Amino acid sequence: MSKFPDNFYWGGAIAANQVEGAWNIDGKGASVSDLMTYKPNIDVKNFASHHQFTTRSVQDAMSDNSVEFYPKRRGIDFYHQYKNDIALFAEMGFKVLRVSIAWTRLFPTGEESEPNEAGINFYHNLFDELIRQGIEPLVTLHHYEMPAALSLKYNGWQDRRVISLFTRFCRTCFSEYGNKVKLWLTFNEVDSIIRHPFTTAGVLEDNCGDISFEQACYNALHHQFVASALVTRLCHDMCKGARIGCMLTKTMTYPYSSRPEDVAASQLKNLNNMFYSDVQMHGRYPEMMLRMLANRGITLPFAEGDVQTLADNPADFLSFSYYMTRCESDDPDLERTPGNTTLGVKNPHLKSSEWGWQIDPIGLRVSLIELYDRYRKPLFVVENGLGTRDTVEPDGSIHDSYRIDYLRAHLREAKKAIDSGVELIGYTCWGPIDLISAANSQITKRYGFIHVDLDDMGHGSGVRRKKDSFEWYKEVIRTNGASLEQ
Ligand code: BGP
Repeated sequence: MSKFPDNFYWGGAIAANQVEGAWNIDGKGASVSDLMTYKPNIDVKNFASHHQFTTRSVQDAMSDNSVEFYPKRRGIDFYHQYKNDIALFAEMGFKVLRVSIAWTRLFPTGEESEPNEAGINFYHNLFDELIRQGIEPLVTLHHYEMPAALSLKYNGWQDRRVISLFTRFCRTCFSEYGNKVKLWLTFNEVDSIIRHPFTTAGVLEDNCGDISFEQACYNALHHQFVASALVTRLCHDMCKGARIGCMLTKTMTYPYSSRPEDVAASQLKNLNNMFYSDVQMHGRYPEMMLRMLANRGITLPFAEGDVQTLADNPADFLSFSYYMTRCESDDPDLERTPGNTTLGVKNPHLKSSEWGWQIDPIGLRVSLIELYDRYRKPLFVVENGLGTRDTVEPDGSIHDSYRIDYLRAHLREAKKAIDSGVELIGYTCWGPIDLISAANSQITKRYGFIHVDLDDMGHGSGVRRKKDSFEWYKEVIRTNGASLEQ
């Protein structure tokens, strides 16, 4: 196996709402993620039912200032400790760190006419520190962090007016940070709107007026697609030399068997998954999807100019998260297993993580080849990793060979995809430092090379410790992937 391409972006990915903490200081407003409670015993096979927010529950959570059961309000205190954490990333040799800008740090309710200066300064300091340490920022503009106030007032992205509020926020980001940040992403996992509409788009079922919840979700999705295209144009106009991508949850689905019924079932799942990147990469909705939605009675809220806006502003590259694969079948009695808020038929050939996510390194190669063949633009793996418990030995060491095995196997497959001709420009594993999980708000589901001494209730010193995987990843980066052969 030869090396990875020169200038390959090696690094890690975090999101503001899962690390920063400091949820209501220095002028920050409440985001949708700040309202998410600790859910260790979530029934992963019925994820949606645990994330049903109502107008009342949002109001209640917004008037509750406690932190105990809202782990994302405390994160890992990255807001105050970012310099130390970045120094550790630099020690590993990171070329890039994926972060997000919390909309609510700049515009606490989303509607202020001027941005919050303390928030502006925080991200200047963060980007300056990254650049000082030789790490390039890759910035997501929307990662489950919309102002909760916009959910109550507009039912989030259901309302078209949110497009201009978001583009104003992005305009501020580009004008403030455009000379420091050259890699941007618009919406994290835009497809997740259908799985958890509140955290992705602020949509509340009891706030939809006279339209159905499903229709409201598709309205919100269309508005995010249009916003993504407008922001792509804005970025090209305002940040010279920058590239801006879109982001997909890659949920590759295999037929459970070679029975044609299973092949047909998995085909629909895959088409549905890539519909989201199709719109953003091709600049138009797939005709078949438009007809399928129309057959279900869904009307997309196209306004004058939307078709042209989408067509004129496709993403520069496709980024995606990849954690696992699943199967599909027409047999309703087959055992199903969860994975990143989706549910699929269990694959008898794969092992699962403690959280039921099926581990499939080869699926990453298959995904990369499929996506590159479809879009023919650069790809960037911006999330991948194993969330699992770690044991701290009495001497403070953490032997996480399972994490090394997972990452090594995936990176070897990524390299095979590159050898097959795929243009993969970077790899940022998810959670290089332990952080609060998106779905359950647990920290004990750990992804990091760096352990954070906190438990699910926020007890602990917060001290950072290097796991065995720390030195391993450092060597992978130092050798530009050559050490993966060992
Ligand atoms: C992705 C999200 C991330 C991240 C990851 C792992 O869907 O973009 O924010 O958290 O999944 O999921 P979890 O934290 O639930 O383990």
